[in-house]
Amino acid sequence: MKIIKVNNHCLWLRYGQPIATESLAFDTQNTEELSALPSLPVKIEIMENKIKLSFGLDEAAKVFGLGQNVRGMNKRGGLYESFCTDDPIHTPDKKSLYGAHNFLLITGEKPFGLFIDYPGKIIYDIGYTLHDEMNITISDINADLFIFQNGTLKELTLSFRSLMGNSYAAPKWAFGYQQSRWSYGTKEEVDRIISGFEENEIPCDAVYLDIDYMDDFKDFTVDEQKFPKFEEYVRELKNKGIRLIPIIDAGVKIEEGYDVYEEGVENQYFCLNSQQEPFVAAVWPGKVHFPDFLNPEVRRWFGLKYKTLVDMGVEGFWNDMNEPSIFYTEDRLQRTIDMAKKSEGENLNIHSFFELTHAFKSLFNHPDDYQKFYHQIEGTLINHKSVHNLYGYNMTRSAAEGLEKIDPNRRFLLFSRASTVGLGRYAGIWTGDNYSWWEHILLHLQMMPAINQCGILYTGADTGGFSGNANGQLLVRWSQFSLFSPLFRNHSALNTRAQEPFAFDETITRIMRNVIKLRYALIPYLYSEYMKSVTQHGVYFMPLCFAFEDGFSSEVDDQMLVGESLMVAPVYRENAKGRYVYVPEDMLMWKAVTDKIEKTEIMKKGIHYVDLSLEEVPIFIKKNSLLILARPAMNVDNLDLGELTVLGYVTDEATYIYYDDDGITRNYERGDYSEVIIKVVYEHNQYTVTIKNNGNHTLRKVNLILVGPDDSREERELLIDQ
Ligand code: MIG
Repeated sequence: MKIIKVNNHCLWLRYGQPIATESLAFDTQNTEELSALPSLPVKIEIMENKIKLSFGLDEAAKVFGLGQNVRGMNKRGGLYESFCTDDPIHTPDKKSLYGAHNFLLITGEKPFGLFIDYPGKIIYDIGYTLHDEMNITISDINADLFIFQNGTLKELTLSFRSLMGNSYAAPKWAFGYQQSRWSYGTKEEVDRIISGFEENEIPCDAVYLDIDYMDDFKDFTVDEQKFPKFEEYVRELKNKGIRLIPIIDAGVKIEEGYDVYEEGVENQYFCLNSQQEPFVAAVWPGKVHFPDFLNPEVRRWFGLKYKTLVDMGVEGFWNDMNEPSIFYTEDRLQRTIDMAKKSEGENLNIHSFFELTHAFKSLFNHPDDYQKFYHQIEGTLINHKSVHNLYGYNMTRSAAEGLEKIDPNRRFLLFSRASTVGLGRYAGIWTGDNYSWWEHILLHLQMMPAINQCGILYTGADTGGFSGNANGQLLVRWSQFSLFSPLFRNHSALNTRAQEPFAFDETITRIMRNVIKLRYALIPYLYSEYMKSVTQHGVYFMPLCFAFEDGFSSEVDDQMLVGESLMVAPVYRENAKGRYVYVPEDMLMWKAVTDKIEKTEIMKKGIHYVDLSLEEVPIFIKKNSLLILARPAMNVDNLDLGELTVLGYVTDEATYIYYDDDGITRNYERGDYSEVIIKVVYEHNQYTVTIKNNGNHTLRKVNLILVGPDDSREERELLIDQ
């Protein structure tokens, strides 16, 4: 075990300079060395085959982080496990979802952060067994521990982010609205959906293809019957401003003659069973083999397979089922069937009946099945279980590295279902199979900042809910939150009620049109904040207490900060006509309906009940901060970024750095981006505005709407010298 203390943090690093670390490596066999270590905030016990970390929680202590997990922003009170799991029912009792994100922040007089670098199971008991204790059990002694000290919660997070390296940057069009459903199964169906957007004048940048586009669920194939002349079709849609985003699954279908299967078997690219034969699991296409993504050669091979679709014009992918999900293994299924046969004709009672049904239910992702296969790492066979959390990460890494080889300077849209920290370097994630439940708007809101803290910036949830049936009201309220997430995608499951923005009634269609237009108006700001977090190891979503140190801010877990200027407080209760909002300092509230800035009001520090009709989105602009807006367009490529509106709440001075780049290449990595510095000074009841242009920006005109103390307001236009 190595313990690495990260003591110094340099804020707003550009492109990954090293941060000061002090490594306290010691021999895990010799626990005496441990007691000689300088004082650490956690107690460490090394046992025979596990490590236990413990920490006393005083009454005020809060625990943030742990990425994609259920329950509130403060994780105290819960029991969690890091073990990537395909669990489609995200209820508060679940210990793990698709991601394993071992970074947490503990508040207190001296807040600190912990990152555990270990790819197998870790159990977090955070004030669950004992109210005032946190106990972490790592199921091996080969783990490294990073301790982040001396800084605020935000600074500690930035240190961790710096350590993780540069972040993936999604293309700008991926900030447009995106439409998905399992499954738009034919070209005609996709056309019908796109016409729905056109006829209803609702902007959209991407439509997703779920498993039905494939020929018999085989990765990197297209069903010619359902999608004839696919390549032409991809280009035709791109001319309309719509990108098609196909799904790729982790399992490779076992089928003779299928090239991916044949090549994989021939080159021993698949995970092995204990007899050293390719391991068989059953998932979506029936029986599959799992590519051994932990092997670099396999990653190179699989990554280049994306070329088939890239050559047809595809610019984005979503990687699914890569925990990996296992519906069943053959022997377990056989045992279960035998058990059922034995029960035939029996008088099943409460015990035997539930034993039988349990056996069937637990076929799906059975924990023991994860011990049945092996990876070959540098010639050694490693049991999957001990490296489980690296699987989806490495699948997506394989895709990212492949795409970089295929088209080196292009930014592809890429996100995964399973992840571990570090995935943020290659891609984003979506939060998997949620439900059309109001509770999941809140869960989504609470998860987003924690996912960002763990270094994954491009993220979003299935808006409207995946399983279950949404009503129009739910879709509206959910979209009013999702419009702030980098990934704003409406996705739903097969056999659920249709939930496209125009699938309900006229009122809902009108409101959804406005909500989506508002999203497009916000894109310059959202993209600028996202790219600043990407290039400066920052965070995009933050809990209030990352910026406000009053005690109450850390209690608030149904509001959050989006970038440096905004606080959002979405409505997440059915039929609510408003909500309570905690305003941690005087702020300007804009009740937005679309991009038009009509209702604004200064809100004093404190708790307020804010009335909000179904179409109103409350957007809070922090004091001495600016928000930039564009006029909405039907897709991102058509946004006119030459003319922007600047809405500001300025009582003294506000500066906003508006980042922009071409949005499609990696040239920003070589300094090809622009930063427009907008500065507003309020003095003697007057505003002075200066705009400085660094880099080639096309800004021609700015419409200023400035609100000052006592709601004094000034509106004017400013033409920019080119
Ligand atoms: O077993 O591809 O989370 O988004 O629609 C289901 C079908 C597999 C799970 C994904 C979901 C997707 C679905 N997939």
